[in-house]
Amino acid sequence: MPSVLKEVSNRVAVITLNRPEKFNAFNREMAFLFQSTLDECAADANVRAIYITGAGKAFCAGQDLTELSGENAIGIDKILSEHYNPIVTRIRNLRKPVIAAVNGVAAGAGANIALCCDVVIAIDSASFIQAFSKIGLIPDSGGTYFLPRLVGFQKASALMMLGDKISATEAERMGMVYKVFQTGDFANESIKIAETLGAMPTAGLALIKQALNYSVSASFEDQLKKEDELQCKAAATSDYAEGVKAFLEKRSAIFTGK
Ligand code: T3D
Repeated sequence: MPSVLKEVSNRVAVITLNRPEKFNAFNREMAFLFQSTLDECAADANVRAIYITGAGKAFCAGQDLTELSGENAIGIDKILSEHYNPIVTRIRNLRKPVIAAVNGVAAGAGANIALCCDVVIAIDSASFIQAFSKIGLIPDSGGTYFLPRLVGFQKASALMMLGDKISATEAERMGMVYKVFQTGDFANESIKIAETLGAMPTAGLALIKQALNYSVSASFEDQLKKEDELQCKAAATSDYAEGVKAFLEKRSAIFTGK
């Protein structure tokens, strides 16, 4: 079985990290396959939202630690520059909403890949671990960028240094997760959110994402200019015209993502 699966239905590409016996930890082959799968989703006009989840009990346990030693060991410089940095960069630059459906433990790079997604949803039994410090590493995959912005500097510092296991409920309370669903509801409710996003004015959603990306390092004045620029682009979409027309005609809008 491939280590990354993709299935498209109702405008949503479901990407499943698929090494369940290793808790979906990333080896080199899986990292490259995940990157190319994200590229396919970016290029496919039938895909308007991307839903990332894990096969089996875990979401993703980060780097496959068995790949770090032995004669085929991969250098740490390559692991970040060739595996994880291209993954999180792709997710942030993808002009479509990306949903992390965290179905179990998310550790190390697995946690931080989830946290860089646009919407993070978790099953009630999921957990998040900044596992890096436990093996003498620093958080990567954008974790030192996103986590302090999500939970605040102090909490991020403690989570990263202690490497505590945080329950889904606690992660939601801290602001790492949008919603937590009970086990019986998780699959349906999380895919429903992805399908809702996929049927929305997705060109506009991509512009929201660009505005948020820009906001993390912009001044207030520059951000207002960026909103002006992106709002002009949003107003030029046919989905905007359709949204207004449908409102005035008191009917549901039919959006095409254009
Ligand atoms: O050079 C670099 O590494 C740079 C890149 C860094 C990126 C990173 O992601 S570093 C962080 C790497 N990840 C970790 O340190 C997490 C390691 N795993 C764990 O701490 C625990 O497995 C979990 C907390 C994730 C889950 O615990 P538990 O008790 O529920 O399950 P388990 O029994 O530990 O794991 C289940 C199986 O998955 C087990 O296999 P086995 O013994 O049944 O055959 C375990 O070995 C395997 N597994 C889990 N995580 C990894 C893994 N195998 C390889 N690599 C893993 N990361």
